[in-house]
Amino acid sequence: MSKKILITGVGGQDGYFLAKLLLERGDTVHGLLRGGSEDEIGSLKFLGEAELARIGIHRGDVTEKWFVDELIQRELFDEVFHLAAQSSVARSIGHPRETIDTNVLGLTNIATSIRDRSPKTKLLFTGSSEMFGDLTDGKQSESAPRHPQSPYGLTKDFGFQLINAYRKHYGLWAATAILFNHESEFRGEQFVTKKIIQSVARISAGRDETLSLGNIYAERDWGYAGDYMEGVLDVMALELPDDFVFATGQLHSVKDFVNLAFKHAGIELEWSGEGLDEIARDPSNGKVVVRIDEQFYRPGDIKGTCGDYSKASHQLGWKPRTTLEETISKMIQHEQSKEL
Ligand code: GDR
Repeated sequence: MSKKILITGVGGQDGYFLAKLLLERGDTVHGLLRGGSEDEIGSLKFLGEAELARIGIHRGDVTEKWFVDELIQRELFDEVFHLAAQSSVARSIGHPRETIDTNVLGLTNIATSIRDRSPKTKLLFTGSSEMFGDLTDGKQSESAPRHPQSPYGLTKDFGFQLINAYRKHYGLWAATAILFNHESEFRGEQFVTKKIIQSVARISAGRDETLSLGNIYAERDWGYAGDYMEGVLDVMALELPDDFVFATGQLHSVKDFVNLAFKHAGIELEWSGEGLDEIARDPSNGKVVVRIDEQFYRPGDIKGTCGDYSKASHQLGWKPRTTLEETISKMIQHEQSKEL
């Protein structure tokens, strides 16, 4: 049976994939976008015209309780996917208040409106591996110790706990999908993978450019956003709510990602130097194409995260399908099509 669904933060990378999957399933999709003019629709612009026409767009801010109350009470959605967030860890360090407003108040408003005005609505919150902080012992599963290190991570830990409390104390169908890093052609430019890919596309198109990065020895578990949104749908389909990690279980450094991305464009980088003086050259012309810039280092950066998705695998039959090389290939192709 067709469901009535709300995706908050529908203009982001994940909103694109989720909206597409739900439309394919025949659901009635509503999307919430924050303010902006009518043509500001973020990643939704990559949907086909017919698909876009089927999404009911609402404009408003999740931090406004009256707005959220009114929307939830009027529409009585079957399911709400709460994606809206200030999602940059780096930005959260400089702008903790904005991050807390959007992520903490936003989720609290949505969950409380559902509890008080539409208690049959299912609520899925997109959590983050940032709530775990650094890897301590083995890979991080749902029960791994949580030691968030950034304001962003703290808000995601808050969200995880709020969802648990509302489930336990008010009987709400509320679940958290704990997402490790997930990338795609629709990734925002503030994230390191997109920054690297954009630079590779420009350099391979013959532009004179050097990519400046912060800590290239930070390690992440990078998956493909489309795969993770399939998992998120599997969680929402459960009769009883529960929390699940979505990850690949593979650890790569930022430097590995840089090497793979340049290799995909036919450039085998040559590295030399150390610390802030480390550089990479394109051996075909000797040009420096990567350098280190202190301004991109983060205080309290997480050295490494790596997820254990065995619960999702056993209980949902989910596993990541796209390799890191395939993700990089999709991202580069998308960038190159813009360069033409
Ligand atoms: P992250 O993603 O903080 O893991 O959060 P990001 O891509 O911003 O950083 C990954 C790692 O790369 C290092 N790094 C740089 N990062 C950026 N942005 N720019 C640089 O120039 C740069 N140089 C090195 C960072 O220090 C870091 O170690 C992402 C987001 O999608 C969150 O919303 C999500 O919850 C988590 O992943 C899981």
